[in-house]
Amino acid sequence: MFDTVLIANRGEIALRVMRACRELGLRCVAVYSEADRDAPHVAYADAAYLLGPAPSAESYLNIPRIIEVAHQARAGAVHPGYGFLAENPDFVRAVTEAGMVFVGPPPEAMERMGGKTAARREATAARVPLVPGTLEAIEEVAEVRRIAEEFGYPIAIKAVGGGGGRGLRVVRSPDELADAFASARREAEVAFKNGALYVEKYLDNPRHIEIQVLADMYGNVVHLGERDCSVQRRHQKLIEESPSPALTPEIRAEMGAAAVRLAQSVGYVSAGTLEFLFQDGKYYFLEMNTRIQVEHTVTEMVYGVDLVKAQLRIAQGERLWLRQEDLTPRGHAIECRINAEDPLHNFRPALGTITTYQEPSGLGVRVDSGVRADYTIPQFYDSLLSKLIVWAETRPEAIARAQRALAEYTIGGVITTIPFYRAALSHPIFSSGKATVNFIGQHPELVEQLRPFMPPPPEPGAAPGPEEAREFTVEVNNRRFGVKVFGAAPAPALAAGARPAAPGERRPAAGGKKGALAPRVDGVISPIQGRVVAVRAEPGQQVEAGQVLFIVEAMKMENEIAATHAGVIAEVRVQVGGTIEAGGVLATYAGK
Ligand code: MV4
Repeated sequence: MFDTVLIANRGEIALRVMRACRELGLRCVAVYSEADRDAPHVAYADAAYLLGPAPSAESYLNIPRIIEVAHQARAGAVHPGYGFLAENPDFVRAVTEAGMVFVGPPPEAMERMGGKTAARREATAARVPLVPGTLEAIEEVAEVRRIAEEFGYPIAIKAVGGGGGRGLRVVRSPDELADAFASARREAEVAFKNGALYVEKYLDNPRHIEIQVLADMYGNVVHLGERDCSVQRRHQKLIEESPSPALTPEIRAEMGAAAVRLAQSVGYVSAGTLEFLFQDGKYYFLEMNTRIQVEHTVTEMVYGVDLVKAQLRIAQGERLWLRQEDLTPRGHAIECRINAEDPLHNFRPALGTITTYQEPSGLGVRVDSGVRADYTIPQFYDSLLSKLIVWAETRPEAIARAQRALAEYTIGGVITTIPFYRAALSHPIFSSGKATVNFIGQHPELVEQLRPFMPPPPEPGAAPGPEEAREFTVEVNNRRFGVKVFGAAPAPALAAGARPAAPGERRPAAGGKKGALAPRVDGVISPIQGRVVAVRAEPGQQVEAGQVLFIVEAMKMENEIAATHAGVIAEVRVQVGGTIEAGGVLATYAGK
């Protein structure tokens, strides 16, 4: 039996897992990158270890280093959170071979549900309805053409290794087919190093509805109803709710039973989610997420079950204590993901330092946050700052409560998605419960409607001065300690002009080392590290300020990188599929 859990993650989910550990009397060990020395999850833990030296997402992906730290910290279990290594069967095996418990499913179950066509074959075997389509990869365009004739247009071409909408092409007529097939293949090869494609009938206006399951080690599986995650943008979920306004108790029971069958048939253990499309009263299995998800919170609120605590208890070998007949949703819960993104500019990531920070509270309000006041958002990770979750007896009351809480929420210094939610929750399509996956795309007026909710721009020079109380954090052999220093402060060592970055201000990588050494170039700089997924610049091209020239994908988020000023492009230094460092030069301008 384990008494110490290492949390191989950061941000709000690391805190969420640690809270569950505390309640179970388990010690929690945090890990962190150099960019995260100051992060709240590090301060909360019973012990914290630096993964470093890379100040990037790489740290949290370094399996040998995480295992090494887990040994040092005497961890008996590892919880992966979501993202990073959560669905990596090699990580599960590394944890198990180190003699520790992985808080999640066995690697074999992950693998059986990993490939899209494999998951479709498993669903077929478990008699779970699927979107009509192929169960194997398709090699030839002629074969796709034949299948399209059989199902009728439109069809969707999808990547076997796919996810997040990449490699997805919608084909509405035979003459688009050859081009779509070729471009889907190219994108899949780059994104997943697997060009295999398959075909489905395309549903034009579905909802995204997913079923939460919990399974123990002994083959017992229950479902905890659904989450409706239809409000998305570019395959990033924004609002999630439970129950779905579209489901009857009968369909919920039927979808739940289907999800339980499928989870059971692949030997699933722990918390998992089965994604479905739902249209015209019918449901179709899409894929399984073999992890705890960001939006697990809404299920917790309406089912009264702590899903992370459940994961930990299941990992300790406990038999499932929940009976399906006792699991009924009560009331309504809505989650809004508070991202550091500018909803007025295509939800582009916003960097900066959170100056003021005031969370809403009161009856039915929950905030799962990974930030605080005086916190500089590292540029290396996804843009999720916190999650606002509200619960109320009915859906209209939950919407009103969410509006009340959003109005109480103050985040100064960075642009967030809060104004977007204030507009979206009062939109008649959402409030009447009719939103589908096309909601945001089909309602561009939402962007206009959020303008009144945008916070005023900050006053210049309002940066805080040095504090009286001096608290330091030191690392001794990579172990973290908090130190308080009393008495008179020595002469200030801060260089003149040192101050937190202003909102929107782009600073070179933390530490300033790169910035100090790198020559200044007149170029298009990537503020983040990631993979280049689109290049829209070429040498000799005249570009305008604000024109999007590159798309860089980091942590599953696509980030548009625009020209900072007008000019002529001299050199394009990256190509699609390549990677770029934070502060790296994507293209240079021709000199004047
Ligand atoms: C579909 C679909 C319609 N028909 N498949 C997009 C990402 C991938 N996980 C599944 N996706 C879709 N697959 C068929 N046969 C529509 C989508 C889709 C979507 C799905 C869930 C949530 C948001 C979405 C936004 C656009 C398209």
